[in-house]
Amino acid sequence: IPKPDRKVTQYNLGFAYIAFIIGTLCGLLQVFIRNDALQLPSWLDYYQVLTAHGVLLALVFTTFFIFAFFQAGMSRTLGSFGSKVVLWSWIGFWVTTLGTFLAVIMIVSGKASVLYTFYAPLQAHPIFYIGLALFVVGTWIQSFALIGHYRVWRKANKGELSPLFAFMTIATLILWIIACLGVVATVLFQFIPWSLGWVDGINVELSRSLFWYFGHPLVYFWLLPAYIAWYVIVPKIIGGKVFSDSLARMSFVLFILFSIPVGFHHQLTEPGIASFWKFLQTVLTFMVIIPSLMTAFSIFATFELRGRELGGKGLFGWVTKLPWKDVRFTSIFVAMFFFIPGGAGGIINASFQLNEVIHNTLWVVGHFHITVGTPVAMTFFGLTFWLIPYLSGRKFTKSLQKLAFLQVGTWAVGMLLMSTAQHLLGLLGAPRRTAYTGYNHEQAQGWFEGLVSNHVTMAIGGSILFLSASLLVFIVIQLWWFAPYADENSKVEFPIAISDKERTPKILENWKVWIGIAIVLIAVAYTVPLAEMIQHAPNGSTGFKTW
Ligand code: HAS
Repeated sequence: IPKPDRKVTQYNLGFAYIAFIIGTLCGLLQVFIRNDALQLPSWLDYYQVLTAHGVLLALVFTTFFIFAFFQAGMSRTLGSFGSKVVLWSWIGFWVTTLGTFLAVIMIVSGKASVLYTFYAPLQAHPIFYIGLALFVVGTWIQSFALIGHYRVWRKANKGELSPLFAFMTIATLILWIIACLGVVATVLFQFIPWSLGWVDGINVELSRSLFWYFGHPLVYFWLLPAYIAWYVIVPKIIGGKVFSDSLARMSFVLFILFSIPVGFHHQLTEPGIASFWKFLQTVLTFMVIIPSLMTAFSIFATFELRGRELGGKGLFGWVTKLPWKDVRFTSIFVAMFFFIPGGAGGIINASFQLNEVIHNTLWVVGHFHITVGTPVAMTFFGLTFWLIPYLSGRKFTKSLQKLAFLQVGTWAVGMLLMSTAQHLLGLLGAPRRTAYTGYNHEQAQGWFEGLVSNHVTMAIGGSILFLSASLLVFIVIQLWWFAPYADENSKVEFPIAISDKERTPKILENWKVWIGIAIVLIAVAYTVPLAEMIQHAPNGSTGFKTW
């Protein structure tokens, strides 16, 4: 990888891991506070720590990591960046970083304890919202730099489908840019004027809806880079190839179409949205499950084909032939495994009536720890093990590989304990996001009698997770600065599997068509309900007075 491309990638990656270690420390504090085992100093409170935990891990770690992965992968598959791409990537990186600093300073100083979902009626300091706006603009600049790089490639290769990695990166960036329009609208036109005191109220329902217009595709912005790894990188690591190029591309196109007009499934219990629109978006949510099922099918097929090629016999004999001793594979396999209950939980959440049972309970916290917290995060760990040596030119030594197994194993055990407890506690009625029911409060005692459904399990899980996170950061530091340099034979490669695009229909890369259909679907799902929210607000478009 050429030096200029490498440098900007490394900055994104380094920043991601700084956010990661601080964010996981806040997670450790969380489980102890909820357990009533920890008294925070007077300048810190539960909501402040919870906001820092969510923002640093779910928003900052993921975003910086994703851009590092995209930059390295686009440089690897489409060729080195031109000077303009490098320049704009840097500008984007610094704007994103500035936005992050502003938002985090406000959180730490206790002026933005509004949680990572930050929607109204909670209000933060205006600088927090300005930080958020800069964060989004920074990611847009980095996105357009990569899109520019892709356009240059397409011009030079007229009529050809781009490499699968690049195609998937562009699909993810398109999804991100369209999704952010909702959060940009609410931050610029609602939150900034409101927090500056220019208007005396905010239309709460509108702000929540614009947030979730962004908030659900946000989870696919996290998931799709993991899917890129599952489709393009894992097959290479196991010595196989991509099962079907057109299926892989189709699944990403379906995400562009269906991941946005579904935000109301986070608002099923809210008044102010007619049931018809909730129902329509629930149906669309079930459509967005399809590309994940296609992914599961295709990954299984890749594994089976490769296992049989290596001599695996019988119904499951091929499983034993997979390279279990290679932590780059095993870590991602465990990540995939967690997504089976994770995805099933999502389907439960999205089922209109069942949502009544789990909404605003700890179940939801369990759900996102076995979606973004394991399948996505652990895939990122699996990528880290070769991405850092690829960038630093160092070796992934045998002893570091052993540590990596320990790290992945402890993360899996910690998540299993913590998220199982969270799911069960949620079903028993334990609420999420409240300092009121610390688990030793009288009223809450009855919930915590089961072996797994108790607060101790959750705290043990959380502690194991923090140890695992520290181990990961230790490995990162070693791979970055201290492991021995690789020679020609032990050089770490960026693995990209062969994907046969001979019979892939060209229409799959006709972005105008897919963006057009996505806009129509968004317009159908959102125009009427958003117009009703604006129309019915007592103060016109700025909306309700805050209470
Ligand atoms: Fe979700 C809430 C519905 C997926 C993240 N979700 C959340 C929140 C987060 C989140 C952060 O409908 C909380 C937001 C908040 O703070 O309030 N979710 C879904 C649905 C899916 C889904 C239908 N969620 C995700 C992903 C996330 C994520 C992915 C992060 C990355 N979610 C909801 C709903 C709520 C919600 C409601 C609101 C709840 C409420 O009321 O507040 C689907 O996309 C899931 C489809 C996935 C599958 C699984 C496919 C399996 C695969 C693995 C294959 C394995 C292999 C290995 C090959 C159908 C691809 C095989 C090995 C073996 C040995 C077997």
